[in-house]
This record gives sequence, C-alpha cells and structure tokens, in this order.
Amino acid sequence: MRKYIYFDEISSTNDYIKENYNNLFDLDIVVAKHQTKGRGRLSRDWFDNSNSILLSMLIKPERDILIQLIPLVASAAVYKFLKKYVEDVKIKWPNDLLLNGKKIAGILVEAKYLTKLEYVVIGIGINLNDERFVSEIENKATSLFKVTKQKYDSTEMYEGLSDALRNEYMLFCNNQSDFLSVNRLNSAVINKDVLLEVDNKLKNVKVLDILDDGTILVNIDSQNKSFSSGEITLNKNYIEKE
Ligand code: BT5
Repeated sequence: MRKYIYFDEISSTNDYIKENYNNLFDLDIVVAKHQTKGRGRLSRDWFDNSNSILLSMLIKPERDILIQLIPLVASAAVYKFLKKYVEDVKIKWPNDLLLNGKKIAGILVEAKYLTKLEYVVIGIGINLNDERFVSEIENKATSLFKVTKQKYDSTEMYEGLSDALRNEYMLFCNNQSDFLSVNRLNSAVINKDVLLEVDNKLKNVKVLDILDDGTILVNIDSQNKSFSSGEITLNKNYIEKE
C-alpha cells in the first residue's frame, strides 16, 4: 500500500480525491503542504500557512456503512494520535478537536451516493508548527507548537496520522473500535450547557450523551431529543456554563 500521495500545493485534498476517486484505491491517502481552497463544513474556509497536517483518506466501502459514525471514528483516531504529544485533548462533537479549549484540528467527511455508497472522503486538518494564525481564527485556534513549544517533523506526523486513521477505520469495520467511548469519555460538550443552532435559531441546551448511532442527545425545551450533525451545529462560540 502507498504510504500517501504528496502535493506541495493543491486546491483541497478532499477535492483531489473527489475528482480522482475512480483512479484511487480504498484507504489511499492524499496529503498537501498547502491548500489554496481548504474547506470546512458548509463551505467555510480552512486556513493554513504551510505549517499544518492537511490529509484526506478515501474509503470505497464494499457494503453500506453508517456514514454518520465516520466523523466520530476519525475524531477518535485524531484524539489518539494527538494524545501521544499532548495531554488536554477534547473532542467537540462531531468534528473538532480542542486543545486547552482552542481548536487544533477539524474533520470534514464527504460522501457520494449513486445507486449505492460510492465513496467517503475523510479530510483532516491539524495545526502543527503554526506560530500564529490569520486574524479570523487567531483567538480560537491553537497548534501543537503553541502548546508544547516544540517543532514537529511533518513527514513523521503525516505517517503517524495515516497509520492512526487507517487503523481506527479497519477496527471500526471489524466492530473492534472503541471510538464511541473515546468520544464520550473525552467530550468537550457532554454535561455542558451549550448553544445549539437548530433551524437557524440558537437554543440553549444541555448535552446529555452521544448515542450509539453517532447522534447527540440533548435536553432542549425540557425534552430529550437527539440530533445528527447534518441537522445542527454546536455554535462555534458555544458558551460553557461550569
Ligand atoms: C472543519 O470544518 O473543522 C473541517 C476542516 C477540515 C480541513 C481538512 S484539511 C484537509 C481536507 N481538505 C479540505 O479542503 N478540508 C479538509 P468546520 O467545523 O466547518 O470549521 C471551519 C471553521 O474552523 C472556520 O469557519 C474557522 O472558524 C475555523 N478554522 C479555519 N481554519 C482553522 C485552523 N487552521 N485552525 C483552527 N480553526 C480553523
């Protein structure tokens, strides 16, 4: 298996896989030093200044998989990878990793269905050696360097993350991944009061749990209700009431 396909510069590693999936194989990984059109969810920007890990993995599933679990599988892989270097890593359901309360990594999962599920792309951005960020994210982003004051070798980090992601996904396929408990035990939001965006309105809710189907269980308007990530976003400036 190829370790990964590398680009110095590309529009987006997710877009590269989506445009070339016919010529790529299951578990192929594409990495780039810099993206000119890095994307988050809902067409938001993903910024980088050539100091981060920008990586996407292609999945060509042989049978249908519960797609809403994939961001949680990826979160668990990134969590385990980051824990080798730093302590206070938290997972903000469904796709952000926080370090000391600031965002160090984001995950973008995209899928294509024709008559069946054709492919899934897992895109991961992790801030590595960044000393500063563009003003849009300066107050809410952090990097491994900012926290540990050490610089990291990008090749080693790409390989480590690729191994962690492939490994977690293969465990998941064999029903052996502990991704749900990793997400629950290290959640930044369970038992917290947060602002939830539902139907374009912000609601104050308490997060109770992450359910086995990957949805989040919240207490909203005095009722318990579960939401999938497609339906809601936890507000990016969510308020924590300790
Ligand atoms: C994400 O979206 O967090 C998913 C990011 C996925 C990026 C990877 S990089 C490899 C692959 N190729 C791509 O084109 N994308 C994937 P979301 O939850 O929508 O968060 C986006 C928001 O995070 C932005 O609106 C900013 O507020 C913030 N943000 C942008 N760049 C950031 C960074 N480098 N560090 C921390 N926060 C950032």
